Amino acid sequence: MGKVALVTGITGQDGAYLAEFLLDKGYEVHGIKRRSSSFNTQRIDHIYRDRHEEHVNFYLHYGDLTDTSNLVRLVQQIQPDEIYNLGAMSHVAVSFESPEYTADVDAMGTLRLLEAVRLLNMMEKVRFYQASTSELYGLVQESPQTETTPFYPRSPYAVAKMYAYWITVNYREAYNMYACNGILFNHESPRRGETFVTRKITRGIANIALGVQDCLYMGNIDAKRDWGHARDYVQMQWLMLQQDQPDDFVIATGVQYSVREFIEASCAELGVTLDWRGIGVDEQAVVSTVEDRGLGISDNLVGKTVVRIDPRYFRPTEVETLLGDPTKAHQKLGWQPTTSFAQLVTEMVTHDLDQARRFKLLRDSGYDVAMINE
Ligand code: NDP
Ligand code: GDR
Repeated sequence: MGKVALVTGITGQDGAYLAEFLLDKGYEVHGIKRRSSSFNTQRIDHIYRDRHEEHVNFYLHYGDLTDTSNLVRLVQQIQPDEIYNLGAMSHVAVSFESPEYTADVDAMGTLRLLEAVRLLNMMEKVRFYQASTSELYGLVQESPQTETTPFYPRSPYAVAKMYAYWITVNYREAYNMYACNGILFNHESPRRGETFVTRKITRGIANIALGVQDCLYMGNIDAKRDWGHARDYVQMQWLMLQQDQPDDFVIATGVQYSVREFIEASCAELGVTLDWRGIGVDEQAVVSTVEDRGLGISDNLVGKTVVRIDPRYFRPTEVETLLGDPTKAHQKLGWQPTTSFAQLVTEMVTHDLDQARRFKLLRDSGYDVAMINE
């Protein structure tokens, strides 16, 4: 019999990669999805099979991290060996708009899930993974950040995640539960939500190159992040639950780039170079050259302003710089990221160029389609 995993946040970026990974390993995978007025399972539709088919090992259940009785019932019914708590209101900027909801889902939701395990006397059986975050370091106290770097959260999201981090540690210490925090630095992919900065950039640049978007409006382009690939990082989530003893680990690449550099790298992928002009909120990026790579990108772009600053995207308190030191994960888990920054950018831009081509084809064929950018 394979192991049984319960994954919250299965419809998100990490949930989709983790579900694929666990199914490959022979797990029976159960995911919690929220009820939505429209389909919200695009990232996992390719692995979903009708329950009436034979040998089905992937199941979706309606649920929500704000609903205690639902969580208790699902944990009891599914009897998981491993729980991966990936579900969260995960957008830092949005957490300033909905701080109370963010706390309810990200902090209390984690407590509810841990309590479900405790109430059902399953603390010896269940291994628990908590999706902790580099946002805990916020206003960084040392660089690079390790498992012992003090936290200084800078958003309602990070403060809520700090509660989730410590309640996970507390259940480990108080009840001897196998519970771990993965302190993951930013990880991206073509499945990344469209409003996170990397995907906003790769999608925006591809759209502009094909003439289906006019300009990319950005916030703080001098923020620096340590960006890895989500496919690499979910393997570590699993590895953390396969050790003799539970522990907390930083997962990062150990390399840092600015948002500005991410924009430049995405443009370079399409043979486009930029010239930055102006300062502060008046800064702009103008296309200086377009190299013909047979991608269908017109050199009419030369001279066009493709990036502008919109203060709407500034955050009340910003996390300016994050850089992780993944030494402990290398040494104790034998973990090493396999995707470089350049490969990540290539994969995302290639994917979004393809999406932009599809959109353009539909639009030029007279279909009533809309391009939403936020
Ligand atoms: P996504 O935003 O792509 O996915 C979040 C998931 O949580 C979605 O499935 C979403 O459902 C679900 N969710 C949201 N609210 C609730 C709720 N009330 N009840 C149940 N489920 C809910 O995030 P990622 O996949 O990128 O991240 C996974 C986890 O890792 C998150 O907890 C995030 O905070 C954390 N993290 C992410 C990092 C990153 O760089 N990606 C880095 C460090 C930590 P729906 O699809 O319906 O919205
Ligand atoms: P982050 O990711 O806040 O690090 O949280 P995001 O991609 O949203 O921002 C990264 C940096 O880019 C700056 N930025 C912009 N960000 C967005 N979204 N849109 C813009 O237009 C823009 N312009 C500049 C931001 O100010 C920030 O400095 C992500 C989430 O996945 C969290 O759930 C996770 O915990 C952390 O990564 C690690």
